[in-house]
Amino acid sequence: MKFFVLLSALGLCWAQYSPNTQQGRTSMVHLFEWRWVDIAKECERYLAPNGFGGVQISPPNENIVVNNPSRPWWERYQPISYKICTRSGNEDEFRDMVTRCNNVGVRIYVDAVINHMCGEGGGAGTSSTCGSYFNAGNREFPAVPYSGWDFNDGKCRTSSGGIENYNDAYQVRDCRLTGLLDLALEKDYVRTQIANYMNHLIDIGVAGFRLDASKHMWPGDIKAVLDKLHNLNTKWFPGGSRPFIFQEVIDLGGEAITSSEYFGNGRVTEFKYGAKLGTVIRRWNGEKMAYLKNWGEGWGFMPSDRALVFVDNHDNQRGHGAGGASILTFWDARLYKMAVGFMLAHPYGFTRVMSSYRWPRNFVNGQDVNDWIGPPNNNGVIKEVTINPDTTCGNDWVCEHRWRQIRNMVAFRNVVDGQPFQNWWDNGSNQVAFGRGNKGFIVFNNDDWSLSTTLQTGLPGGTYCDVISGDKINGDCTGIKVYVSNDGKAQFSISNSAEDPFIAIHADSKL
Ligand code: QV4
Ligand code: CA
Repeated sequence: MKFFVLLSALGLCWAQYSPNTQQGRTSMVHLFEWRWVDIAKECERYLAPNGFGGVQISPPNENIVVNNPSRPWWERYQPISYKICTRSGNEDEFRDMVTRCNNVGVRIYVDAVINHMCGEGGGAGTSSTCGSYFNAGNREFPAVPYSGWDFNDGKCRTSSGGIENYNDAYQVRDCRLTGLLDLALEKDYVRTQIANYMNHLIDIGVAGFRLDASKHMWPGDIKAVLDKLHNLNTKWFPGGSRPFIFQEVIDLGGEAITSSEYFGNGRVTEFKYGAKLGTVIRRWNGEKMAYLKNWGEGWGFMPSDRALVFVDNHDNQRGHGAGGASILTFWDARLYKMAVGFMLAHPYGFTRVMSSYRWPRNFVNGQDVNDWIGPPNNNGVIKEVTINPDTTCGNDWVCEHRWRQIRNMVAFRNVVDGQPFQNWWDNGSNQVAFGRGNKGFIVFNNDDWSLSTTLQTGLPGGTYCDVISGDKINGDCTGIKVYVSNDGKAQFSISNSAEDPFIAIHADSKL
């Protein structure tokens, strides 16, 4: 403990790269649009028992109410104030969620929308989730308070006031992203309002923040805000703990702004990860799983200890943001499970699992015209996350994190944490395998023919339960069993028409 305090006292605050999870918990899940009462229950009944490290929640601050279209999910990315008051719940419910999740060792990461307020066309009145008055035209947000002085209008040099050219770093930071009123983060007053909001959340017990639209803020302005943040609440965290920071920066290359500009503040989302993995698993453009041998920095991604990685996110699972058609989502379930399984088995980055809701997609000329549709609701009130007898979710919540293959790979990642990537094998096509030290091993068959081969797993001899096809329950396996001989070798057969054409075994699945 003393050493830890010394480190942060010395300003070696590497800590903002650490997710502050409990020892041995190595992933977070994004419970997109869930209510606080449901997250609290999920922490206790599911996430803690299954080794999830934390939850990314939807923005908890008051947002504009959009009625045309009717209550889109993206209204939550248009702040009206920093009151903890949204369709997900009020401050009491928020406090209860943070306390109950922390008490079972599951952290809360807040989606902080601090680059802007609502859209310039947001109008005036009290159409907001907590009834606060605002006037977008005059840039008045009295519930913060912000006034016209607190926005970048005078600083933006484009005629429209909006971002017109992503190759001009000044525009990208100082002008409006899709018409969203751009806050003047160079002003100490604005930095202080934002820091007060974030410190309120830190004092309640959150472990860190997703910084929305980080590309649209100067790295130095972000740092000025972070320098104002409290250490985490010592009720649940060691003294001197710094909030975990992961900045949303979409950098697929070719723009003026790069992810590395933000490394000094914390981790950064690596959007190349999901875009490339989707292309490989879909076998597009001649991509093959055999090419994943040097996955990670070898593919031009940022350093692993700066990366926040995911297969899909709330934007690109519905065509917003970046990643394009290659992005795999729950709609592509069989390939999606393989991609998430590969991500969770591979040592690169800190991993985030997406948990979505179903909506009625309607493609017109290749574009889903229903991409705006918000969470399952009854006349605008978000529906409860009901749990079915088979442990899946009801009410159109997809709950990917509860799919056996994904839930068990979250545990796999915990078991192999710190173990080296080794024993790679491939058939030169789409059959690959690799291990993590002597703790875990995974085999994929994404070819159009069966896999049957003997591989060096690196594991001690014994009988292992395949955690993709089943579960180890009461010392037995409800799925495929794998026999590892004392020399670490095992025979694997995977049909290309298997429900899930991959097998994963690890130290805790040994019978
Ligand atoms: C429209 C016009 C504007 C006009 C404006 C007038 O497009 O030209 O000036 O009206 O008010 C919604 C609407 C959008 C509308 C805007 C403002 O979709 O049509 O502008 O509101 O009224 C989400 C959605 C956006 C949504 C936004 C705010 O994706 O569609 O805009 O929320 O409600 C870039 C960024 C990256 C960003 C990504 C989507 O670099 O940071 O685009 N990703 C994050 C979030 C994302 C969110 C935002 C940023 C904004 O992940 O969910 O955008 O907070 O790549
Ligand atoms: Ca900005």
